[in-house]
Amino acid sequence: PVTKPPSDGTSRFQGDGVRYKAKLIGVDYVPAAQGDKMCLDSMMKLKGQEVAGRNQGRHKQRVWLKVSITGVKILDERTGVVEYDHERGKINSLTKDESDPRALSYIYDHEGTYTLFYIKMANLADPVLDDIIEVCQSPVTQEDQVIKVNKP
Ligand code: I3P
Repeated sequence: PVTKPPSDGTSRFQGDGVRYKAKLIGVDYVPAAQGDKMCLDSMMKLKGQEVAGRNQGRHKQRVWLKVSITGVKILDERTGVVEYDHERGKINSLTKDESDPRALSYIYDHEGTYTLFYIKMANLADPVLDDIIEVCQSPVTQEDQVIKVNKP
């Protein structure tokens, strides 16, 4: 019999997963895992800080975003150090940035504290949003993750 590749569509997320070049716009503590306005307010605040930083000659941190079956990892581009390891079951409020086709955000729920990560991709954010949705919604584990997506 002919060996067929896995048909579940998750194979590209096995192991190291898919790697994207990106920059970290900013990280913000937020009061909850969900809330469209809360996400947009936080993103606006971080964008303001980005502009202020740029005016003072600062640059955003260059990172790699890795999307795999376990979730999302953020690595420093230069050192390769994993700075954040976000389990797929704790990623929420994935948001497409309507003001920037290269940007996205999500909230990570860590033991009841919520952190919004605002990320600017080197290329369009849409394929990355789709990958994160696919990984977070794939029924790999017992708990059927229901991710709230702020995507029109
Ligand atoms: C840069 C330009 C880039 C931006 C970069 C800015 O300013 O806005 O588009 O990278 O951000 O410094 P300039 O044109 O004055 O050189 P992104 O598009 O990736 O945000 P950075 O310095 O934070 O990397």
